[in-house]
Amino acid sequence: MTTDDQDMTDSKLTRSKRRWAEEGKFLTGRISRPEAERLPPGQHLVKNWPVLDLGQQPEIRPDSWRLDIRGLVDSPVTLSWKSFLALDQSESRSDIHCVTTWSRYDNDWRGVLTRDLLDAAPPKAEATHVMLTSYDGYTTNLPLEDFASEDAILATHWQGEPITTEHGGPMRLVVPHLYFWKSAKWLNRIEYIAGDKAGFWERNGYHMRGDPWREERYSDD
Ligand SMILES: Nc1nc2c(c(=O)[nH]1)N[C@H]1C(S)=C(S)[C@@H](COP(=O)(O)O)O[C@H]1N2
Ligand SMILES: [Mo]
Repeated sequence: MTTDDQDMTDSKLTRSKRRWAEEGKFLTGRISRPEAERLPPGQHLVKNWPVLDLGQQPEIRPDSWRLDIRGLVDSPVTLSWKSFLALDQSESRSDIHCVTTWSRYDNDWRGVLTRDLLDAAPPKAEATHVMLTSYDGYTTNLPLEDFASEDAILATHWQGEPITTEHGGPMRLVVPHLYFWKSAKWLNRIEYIAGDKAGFWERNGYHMRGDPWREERYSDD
């Protein structure tokens, strides 16, 4: 240490600052991230909400709608629309990040948190992943941990209105911390599985996990 450093470290202000750092002084406990960090790398912001799917938009009437919970579960469950709505209903605000590079902030979802569904039909201990199947034949896979994240929601409403058919109504999944292709529209079946298995886009060059912050867009990146 030079004499200058010595003077600096020993100055009254420096000592107070070091003490503040130790005590965490001025920390509000609030998280404020600059805009630049809210937008994952390679993404741009849009105000509208684009529609993306395989081209088939199934119309499912509430009385014929079903959600099957299968695979590694103690007792398989089939929920009707009425029994789905009888589960706890929650709200969750989140950002959308699509692999085609658009992001949309502040989407207000309402529906059943995946955590509440997992409580209602708990997977067996061996389950590590989920395979999702939708009414249009779409499939996508997720680690159980991502499916169970605290803001993941089986959504029936967006900005206070029922989700339209083109966006996956009457019910779609939203897993906001992964690219939007993991958020299955028109969800019909949740299968708990042991080990990972590729869904539709994952077999067609997309990443098995799809974390936008790590730019996990394509396989073998
Ligand atoms: N059932 C189903 N879910 C799907 C898809 C699909 O083709 N079928 N496409 C995925 C993709 S690639 C994206 S980007 C989002 C688009 O959702 P949106 O049309 O509501 O924006 O849905 C995802 N979920
Ligand atoms: Mo997508």
